[in-house]
Amino acid sequence: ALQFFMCHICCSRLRCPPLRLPPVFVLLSLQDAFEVLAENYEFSEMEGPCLAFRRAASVLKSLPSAVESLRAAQDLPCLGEHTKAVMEEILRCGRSFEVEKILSDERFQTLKLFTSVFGVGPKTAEKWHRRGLRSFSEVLAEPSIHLNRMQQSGFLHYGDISRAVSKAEARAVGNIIDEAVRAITPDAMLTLTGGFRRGKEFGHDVDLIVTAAEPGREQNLLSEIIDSLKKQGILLFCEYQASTFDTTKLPSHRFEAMDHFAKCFLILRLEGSRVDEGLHSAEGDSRNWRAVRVDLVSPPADHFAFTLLGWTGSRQFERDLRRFARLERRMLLDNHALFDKTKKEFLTATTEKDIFDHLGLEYIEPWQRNA
Ligand code: DGT
Ligand code: MG
Repeated sequence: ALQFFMCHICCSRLRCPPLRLPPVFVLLSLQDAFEVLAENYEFSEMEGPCLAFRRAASVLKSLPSAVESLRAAQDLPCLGEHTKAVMEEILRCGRSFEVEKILSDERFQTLKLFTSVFGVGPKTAEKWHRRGLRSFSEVLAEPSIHLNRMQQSGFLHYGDISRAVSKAEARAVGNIIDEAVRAITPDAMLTLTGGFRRGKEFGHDVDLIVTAAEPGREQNLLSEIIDSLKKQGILLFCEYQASTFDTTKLPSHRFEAMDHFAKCFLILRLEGSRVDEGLHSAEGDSRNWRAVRVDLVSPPADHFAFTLLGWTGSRQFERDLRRFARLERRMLLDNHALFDKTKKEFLTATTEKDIFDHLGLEYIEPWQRNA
């Protein structure tokens, strides 16, 4: 969501909020317009229209070329009245007044700024906005605001973690964790997932799954990895969440529900990744390291395939796949399991292909899941 606009001033695809530059943006495409509308609805907690615009953006993404005429737009699926009206206006006039109004709206700009901090969600951002706060310096100077550990780290490393992570940096992070895992046990397995598994060149974080060869043996893995990273002096932040996974619980139909496997949200110090001074540096000096956001999840081996499918994303692909399972197959799918409501049983899977087979779908390669 950070990458919609080209900032005229710093020529960055990412935003440059630390500088509080005036909102001089060029809207890039219809897809961008839909994403702005979706995000605005998300800030107002209106899930229905938010998802409708996300789905419409996803439909446009799946097309071989950009929609440039009303004729081409006519036969597209999944577009509601509101979406069509915005599309028509942009195709006719080259702009959308509704989108422009949102982009110049102070509340939208402030919520976007605040939610770009690691650990700050729409509710907190809204709360700060309602208190009259409009900038990072105002938040940080406000004595009545208590930042939790995650938010403190989010502000501290803001410059680094709002800069995109490259594939090479993701690989380097993978190697560090892999070495730590191998020193703990030879039979554990580390898998790169998230956007990088879908072939993306850049991401906002590095998502990794670590699991042991046998169910149950993964239990202490994450804590031991965290200890190892701490000893190496490269752990800048860690929030560990122990497993609350219950094998008898039915898969959740809500995509937004976080999964229950043990996981940790980290910020790691990645050496050798040069920070050239520019507009995005928080520190203001030249360094030979950068901070990188890393998510690690650790499912038991017999649930690995579901976690791999769930964490590979994209979010829209996961939403659509769950919807398909529920509406077309009477099955419940989430990051933990697949449940057949007709047979009233859990279906097992050791590979992602097993899950697609259960759903009666051909295997979809990760690079085809960029919905
Ligand atoms: P990125 O990092 O911006 O390049 O994009 P992704 O696709 O790697 O997205 P990310 O890192 O936020 O999450 C990776 C995948 O993990 C995502 O596609 C779906 C899954 N996931 C992340 N957070 C949640 C969550 O809260 N609930 C569920 N069900 N799945 C999640
Ligand atoms: Mg990711």
